[in-house]
Formats: sequence, C-alpha cells, structure tokens
Amino acid sequence: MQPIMASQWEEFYASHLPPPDFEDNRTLLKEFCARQSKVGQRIVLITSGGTTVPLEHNTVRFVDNFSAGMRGAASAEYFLEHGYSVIFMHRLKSLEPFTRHFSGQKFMDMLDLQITEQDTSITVKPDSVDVLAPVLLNYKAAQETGRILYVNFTTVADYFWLLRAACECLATLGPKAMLYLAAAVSDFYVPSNEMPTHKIQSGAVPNISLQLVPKLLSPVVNLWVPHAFVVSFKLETDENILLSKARDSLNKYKHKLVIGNILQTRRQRVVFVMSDDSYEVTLTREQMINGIEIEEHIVTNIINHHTQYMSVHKF
Ligand code: 9Z3
Repeated sequence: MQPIMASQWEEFYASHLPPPDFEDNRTLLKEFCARQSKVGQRIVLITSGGTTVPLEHNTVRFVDNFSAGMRGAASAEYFLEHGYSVIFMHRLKSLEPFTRHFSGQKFMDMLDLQITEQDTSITVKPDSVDVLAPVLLNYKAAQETGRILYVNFTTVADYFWLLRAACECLATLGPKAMLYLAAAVSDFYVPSNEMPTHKIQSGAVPNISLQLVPKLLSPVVNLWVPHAFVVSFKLETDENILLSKARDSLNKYKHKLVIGNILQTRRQRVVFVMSDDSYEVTLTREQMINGIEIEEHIVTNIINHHTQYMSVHKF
C-alpha cells in the first residue's frame, strides 16, 4: 500500500504550535461570522502587514519585511463604507483602519491643552476638527454596528493558524465571503527543529538555512473556502515580470483575481489580472495631490467583480 504523503502545508502545521491566544481568536472569529451570516452580510477577510520569521525559539532576532500595512488598513475603511463587514487580520503594531490617519506625532499635534488652577482640559484644534470628525464618525459607525473584528499575528506560523481558522468560519458564507490577501507573507522560514532554543551568540557568524514557506492559496481555494471570492496580491520589484508572475499565480491556484503591484509605485498603480482580462488601476498626479487613495479605486473595482460573481454563484 502507498503511504499517504502529508502536503507541505500540513507538515508546516504539524511542526508549528498555534499561538497562545489562538483559541480565543478562534472563538471571536466564529461568533463574528455567525453574527454577520445571520443578517446576510457580505464579509471580507483582509490580511495586512508583514510576517516575521524567528531565528530562535526564545526569539531575540527575526527576519522581517517592508510592509507597513497601509494597503490593508486603508482598504478596510473603504470596504466598511460599502457596507461590508471586515475581519482585519493584521500584523501586530502595523497600521490599522482609522488610527492610521493619526499615527506618530500627528495625533498630538491635533490637540490643545488648557491648564488652569481649577481644571485641565484637552480640545481638538479647530483646524483639525475637519480631519478628525469624518474618520471618527466612520470609526464609531463600524464599532457600534459591530462590523469589524481585529485579530493579529506576528510570525508566519501565527499567520498560518489564524488564516485557517478564519477560513473555517467563512466557509459557511459561501460566495458572500471575500478574501483580500494583502499581507506580505514571508517566503522563507527556519524550520522549528533547526532553530536554536536560546539567543544566537554574537561570537560567530551563524549559518542559517532557510526553507520555503508552503503557499496557502492552494488549500484556501480548493479545500477551505471553495465558494469564496479570493483575491491575492503579487508584489514584484521588476516591472518586466509583474504581469506574467501575476498570471502564473492565477493559473496555478485558479482563484478569482490577482492584483499585481511594484514596490516603489504601489501607492499609484496596480494591475488587475483575471482569467479573461487584465487592466490597470492608476491614480493621476492630481488625484494623489488631492489625497485620493488608490485603495478607494481598488475596492470599488473589486466589489463590482464580487457582485457579479455572487449573481452567478448561488449558495
Ligand atoms: C502586496 O502586494 C501589498 O500590496 C503590499 C502593500 C504588501 C505591497 P503596504 O503594506 O504594502 O501598504 O506597505 N501584498 C502581497 C505581497 C505578497 O507577498 N504576495 C505573495 C507573492 O507575491 C502572494 S500571496 O508571492
């Protein structure tokens, strides 16, 4: 009899424990999806930010990547505006919807402090009210209607566990569920059994051998959420290979849409690649100067494709 071979992603799960807060997050995900499903909501799972690859079990050092989480955080706001419920699965401390507008010193600079002998008060500077008010309004609407759930990851293993748990819950929504995989997931990792327990000592140059991280798109599309509308992102730095790489990915995993982008121009240009079509979504210089974000256009375009998909895929 032929032995049954575990796939690479199954082996990855078998050799990496779930993160400590995994069961709590799983419960939150289940409750959130059940609630949204009951009222017939469309849900988008947005993954956002980069994953780390630890070099030691007691991690002092890790490999990381550039992703700020801007794409995911901005897109979450636009999906909410269009009536979607959002699972915002992001790298801890990466940008988040709403608060992203006031990160760093920006928030402090918006406030005035008045101290008198009687009391201390803090107010928003008059010229900042126009900036803060619309964001606060949208934030409150999302919170009060319970349409956003935040869950976070740090390592690539955390990401694996959370993504599968989220898919398990989303499967019940069929075509109403969308996956918007904008996180920059590490391509390489140090296998658990090759990782030292303690901090690598600084005396000698370490010899670290990396392995390929299995691609989760395959089980996502074929096993976990076969009816969902799955969108992945493809990042390159060489324009000449972007389109072919995006198309290769679509042909290989057979999901619905790949959005290609180049590191340096990702805020003003992306390319949509589908099985029968491809087109660019770009911002003009004027739009950029006026603070228009490309995510607004990306999200409107995707929602059109999702709506069309739902009209022909009844569940
Ligand atoms: C992206 O391509 C995102 O658009 C960015 C957004 C990470 C560039 P920021 O977070 O940047 O706003 O700073 N995400 C996917 C990148 C990726 O690793 N894709 C995999 C690949 O290219 C496929 S899932 O192989």
